[in-house]
Amino acid sequence: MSIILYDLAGADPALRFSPYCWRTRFALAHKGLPVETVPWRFTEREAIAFSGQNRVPVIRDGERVVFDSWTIAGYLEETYPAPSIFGTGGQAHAQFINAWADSVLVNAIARFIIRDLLDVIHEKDRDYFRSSREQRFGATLEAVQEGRAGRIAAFREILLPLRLVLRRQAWFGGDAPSYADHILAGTLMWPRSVSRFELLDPSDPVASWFDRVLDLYGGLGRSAACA
Ligand SMILES: N[C@@H](CCC(=O)N[C@@H](CS)C(=O)NCC(=O)O)C(=O)O
Repeated sequence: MSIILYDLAGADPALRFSPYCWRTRFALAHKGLPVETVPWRFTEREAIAFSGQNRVPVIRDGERVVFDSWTIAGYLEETYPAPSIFGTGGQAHAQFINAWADSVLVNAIARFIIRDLLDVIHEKDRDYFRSSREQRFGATLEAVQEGRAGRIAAFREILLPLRLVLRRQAWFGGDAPSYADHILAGTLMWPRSVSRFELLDPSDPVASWFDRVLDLYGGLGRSAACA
């Protein structure tokens, strides 16, 4: 039986762009677990009310309901240990990557794509998205995204730790991809899906690594819809 994943979608139901849902997609693919995704929009609170909260990803695995990408990763690892998405000791180390991606990376990327995002989400989500995000940033979506070309060099500098790791190893998991790769790549699937703005310098080793991730799991990332 397939695992059901409630997955954030745009106006085009094929457009899936949540940095957190993508982490779960990669983790499920890594484990070779069949998944059925259900497109979900920001304002469809009632559709995931059974999970007791209002964010995606949410998975339903038979009788079990699990939400929050990190909790889902732990659940999948415990329930379906092989192949591991963490490797020995990897879960503890990936916790830092998860925290860094959720705080530093997600917030930094938002400033480059937040207005583009408004154009691809479902019409019924637009008022909610604009008001909730403008409250969060304390500025209009237009003002948050403004001047991005002039800020991109500073953004690319914060990726330096990733670059340093990739000088020594092909994957954040070491010799093979692990959930650390899924966290970072899932986060980068978000701008890739919703915006044409070139966030990564194509000559950056981070861009080459991301390109390799796109080909994993039968090209799951590469074949994903983009705006
Ligand atoms: N810590 C959560 C974050 C999940 C999250 O923020 N999901 C966003 C979609 S990318 C969401 O559902 N937002 C609903 C809203 O903003 O109302 C995780 O890792 O799964």
